[in-house]
Amino acid sequence: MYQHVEAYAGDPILSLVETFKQDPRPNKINLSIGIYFDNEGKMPLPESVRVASERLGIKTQAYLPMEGHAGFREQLGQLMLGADNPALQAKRVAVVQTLGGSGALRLGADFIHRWFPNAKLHVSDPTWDNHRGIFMGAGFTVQTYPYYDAATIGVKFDEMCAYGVKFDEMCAYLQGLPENDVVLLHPCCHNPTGVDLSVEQWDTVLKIVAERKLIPFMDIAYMGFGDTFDSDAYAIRRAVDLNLPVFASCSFSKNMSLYGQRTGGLLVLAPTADEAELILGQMKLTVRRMYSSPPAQGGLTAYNVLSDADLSAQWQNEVYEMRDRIRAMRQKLYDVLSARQPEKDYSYFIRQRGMFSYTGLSVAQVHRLRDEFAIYVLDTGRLCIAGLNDSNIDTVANALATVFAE
Ligand code: KET
Repeated sequence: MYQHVEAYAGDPILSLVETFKQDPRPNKINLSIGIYFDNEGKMPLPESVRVASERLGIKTQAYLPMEGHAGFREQLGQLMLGADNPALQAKRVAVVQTLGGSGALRLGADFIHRWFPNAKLHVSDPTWDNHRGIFMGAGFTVQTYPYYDAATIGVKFDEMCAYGVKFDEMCAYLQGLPENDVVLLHPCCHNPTGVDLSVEQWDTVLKIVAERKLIPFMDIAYMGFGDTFDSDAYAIRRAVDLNLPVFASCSFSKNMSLYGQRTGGLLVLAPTADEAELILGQMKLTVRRMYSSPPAQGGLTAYNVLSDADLSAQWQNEVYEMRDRIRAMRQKLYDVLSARQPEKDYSYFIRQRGMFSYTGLSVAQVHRLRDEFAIYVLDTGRLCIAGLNDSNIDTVANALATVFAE
């Protein structure tokens, strides 16, 4: 009966995690998926999130409304846009609690495809693999805009953020797009490259988005891991200030360690409060027909963190500690690699931001790391820096130096 069903080739990230789990070698190191591990190699629960979830406790949870918990939605709007954002006060922002960042992407994609059926999606080259998958699943044609400049690896730059982007080509591409096409942008900690736009570059990109009347879809899954919470949200806030038809998909998977609780949200800026209500209505309809309502435990935990001034401040500091540990690991990699191969410039390891480093490893080098050293990195050469710690950093840095020397 099911012989005609196509076999699933597997996902480049999740399948590799499965292969890793089955690897019997005791010294194996997982640097594939974007999960934050602490210096002990454990997935930590921030103390603020632990306190918040303890306050919530384990009890019967009634169904949340289709659009999610009202307090969570309010807090999410304030976290993303700033507490006193006039668009929030004017009720021009539709906010929905979603199943993680992925759920927000899909909900936004479904909405745009339903009401702007000719709109295409444009993603950066490269991007998180599932961006393409989620939007194609919603019926989109997906194209890529120039972004990462591999040729800049190994070259010294003065400005951290001016590094690594084919900026002129990117702008020229965006300038050629038709009205209402969707541009998927990473406000901070670009996945997989770790190469972000500078403030000036954002201003230029958003100016083009405004002129061409494009729809900016901002996917923020690493808020607080790049710089500060406020500066990581710069592109979203600037787009809102410019009154662009912003979609922002947000995830608490990484910065609250709420991976399995599926906690995130979608924000959509509308020209008027009435239109925001229309958008929200359609989103409720989509949710009702797909999964009815979001899970309560994660949303309420996040709400308990964000709505308590002390816990919220503590949480942001805990994310900054994670950010700083990642930075220290970057520095350590750089130090070991530079000491072993002083003729090469490995400063891109410290320039890149967020959880990932786009290492420049070839597929053959990635496979050698896996086969010979039991170190798991994506085939694209993306390495999760957040999986490094004081116990494995020397092993990884030396293995990298060995395969780079090939
Ligand atoms: N957006 C980006 C940019 C992203 O990296 C992820 C997850 C998500 C959205 C999904 O967020 P969630 O809240 O889990 O639905 N990325 C990591 C995990 C994964 O692939 O699922 C990763 O790139 O490893």
